[in-house]
Amino acid sequence: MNRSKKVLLFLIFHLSFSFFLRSESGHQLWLRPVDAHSVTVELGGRPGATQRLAADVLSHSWQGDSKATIKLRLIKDRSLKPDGFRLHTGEIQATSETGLLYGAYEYIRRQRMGKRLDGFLSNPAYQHRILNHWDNLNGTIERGYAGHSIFWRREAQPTVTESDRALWREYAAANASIGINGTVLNNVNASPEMLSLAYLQKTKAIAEALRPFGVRVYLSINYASPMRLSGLKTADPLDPKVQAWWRDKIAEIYALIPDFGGFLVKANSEGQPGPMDYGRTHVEGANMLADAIKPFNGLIMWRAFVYDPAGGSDRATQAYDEFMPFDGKFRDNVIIQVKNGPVDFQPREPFSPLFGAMKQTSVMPEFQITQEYLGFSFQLVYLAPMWTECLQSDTYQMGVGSTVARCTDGQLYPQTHTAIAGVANIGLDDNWCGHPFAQANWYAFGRLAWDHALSGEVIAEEWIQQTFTAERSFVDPVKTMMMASREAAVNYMMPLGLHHLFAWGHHYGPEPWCNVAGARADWLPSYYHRASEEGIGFDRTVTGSNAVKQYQEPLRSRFASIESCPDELLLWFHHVPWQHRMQSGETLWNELCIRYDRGVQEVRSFQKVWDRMESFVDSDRFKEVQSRLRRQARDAQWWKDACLLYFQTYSNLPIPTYIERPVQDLEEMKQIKFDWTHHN
Ligand code: BDP
Repeated sequence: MNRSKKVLLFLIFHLSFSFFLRSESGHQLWLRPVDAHSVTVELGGRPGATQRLAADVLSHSWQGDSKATIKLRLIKDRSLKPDGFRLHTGEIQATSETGLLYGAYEYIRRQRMGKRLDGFLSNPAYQHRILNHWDNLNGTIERGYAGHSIFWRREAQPTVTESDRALWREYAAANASIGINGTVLNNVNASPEMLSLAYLQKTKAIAEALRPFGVRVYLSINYASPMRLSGLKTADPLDPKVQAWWRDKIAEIYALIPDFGGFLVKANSEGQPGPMDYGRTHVEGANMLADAIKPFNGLIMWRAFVYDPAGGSDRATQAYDEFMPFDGKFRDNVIIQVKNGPVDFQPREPFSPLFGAMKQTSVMPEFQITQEYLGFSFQLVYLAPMWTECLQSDTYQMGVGSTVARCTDGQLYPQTHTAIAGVANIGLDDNWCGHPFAQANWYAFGRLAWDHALSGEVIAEEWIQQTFTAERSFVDPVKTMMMASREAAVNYMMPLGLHHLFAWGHHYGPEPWCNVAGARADWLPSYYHRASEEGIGFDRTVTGSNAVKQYQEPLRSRFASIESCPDELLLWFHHVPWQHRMQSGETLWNELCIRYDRGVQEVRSFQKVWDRMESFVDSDRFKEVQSRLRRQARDAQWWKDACLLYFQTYSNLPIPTYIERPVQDLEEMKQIKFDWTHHN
């Protein structure tokens, strides 16, 4: 057969193949049905609802020999933590029913991936693996890009329908399949109404739907609730009436929801009320709640996302300065929830210096799954590489190897509770997350919360196979694209340690020039980039804000010296002259141009990769991703042009002629007003 005939046959085969692919909305996530073989499941002990779910998982998706038998066994075994499990061919062992459920999902996953089963033992890295929904009671979602809330909607009184319950069960199953065992149902900027009886009753219904899947509910609270809900004169944590109010409220919650998880608290942060309104500290505020919830074994997750309301010192240093003096003073059921970086979920930040430094306090990492600062649900940005970068960062706090992961998971410090949180990207959109590839970020968060030693690549491989197909000619290029996507976003948005160049109001497009009269300085890009005719970047060394001193040696010195600071964080820690020679041998200005250009080129290459994948994907999902990639390419170009042309007004240097030219004018870009409201 000659070559052209071969090509023709290949094309016919592939076109007809894709023609028969049923269109898919993406609603079934990575749990799409497969052609299952028959299997007999033997239940163990006196089986409850959770074990029956485990049996369903196995019989709906069994990939092993037909007519096989698999036993679920509840055992006592010191090497298994409460949620852990051990797999053998034909047997799953665990100490709890939830362990059996997790084991069932893993069994199927390993069958599909062709991985070893025998003797495979798995325990979760963190005890509490929690999604944080920033859902408002009127149904909108703060920084949500996938439709309205799956829990709340605008209505006079909260109601629950059968289709709500069905959706919540699907949501819970997806979480259980990746080991997520907790969820905070409402925004950290919390409405006091959340704790009213009507909303607590709806919370009870949600808890009932999630319970068989091992997912507990938690709530964000407004610190001023005793005043706003019941008319108390104060919310001072040392006031006995306030204490009694919280004790009663907590008893009321546990009467409705006996396994309620606890509270998430954003206090004295960005205008939210808190103990400092009454001259009290974070410790006094958190411990009061901790004491009230202790009899029920509840947790208080107290956020360290605070920065001085009056401005003042470098924002990147403020959480550390405020919380370090409290180390060792919190009750053992308080966990301090710390964002991965010291500022705010930027495309790249160094890890927060609080990790590892607070040695006598439980500290939990908070990641943002929703892509507030990484392209919303318009852009394909796979976040596992960003999270593993943080988790695997060495803090050096207990010598070499004191990674953020080991400082927070109980390996290095004796925390009573270990936990990790991810701000959810889930909404009512048919495919839950907006972008088909944004589902991978939900998936990756769960998998890393279970096992932070997994690589982003292994997780992507699993996700692609389950979500699309196991064909190598699809999996390999798509995986490579996913793995490159976060660095691409860093490059076209904020390379070399730049941060916070986002437009005012939304955090999608570039506005490095942004200036809003009367705005606090640390909400404006110029506070962070400090571009001048001399150079660009934030001096956080001893000649500047000295944020470097919050890191343990040898990191402190590594970050402090312009020679040893990694390129990726250079402008985070240094104000650097435009003509400075980078490690590549290029000047800073040229390197900046190269990085922005590289980011754009990368997105263009993702488009080519995806267009070659048409025959492997149903046309709905194919077109959806294709169209979103087009937008991503346009917007990457917008970022590059806006930032380079704007910074050029300071550097006064030409954009090297070997990179692509800008295609938009600076003045025109300054007029762009991005309408994001209908995405909220
Ligand atoms: C910021 C978000 C804001 C959140 C805040 C937080 O823009 O909407 O309320 O984080 O985490 O990044 O509390």
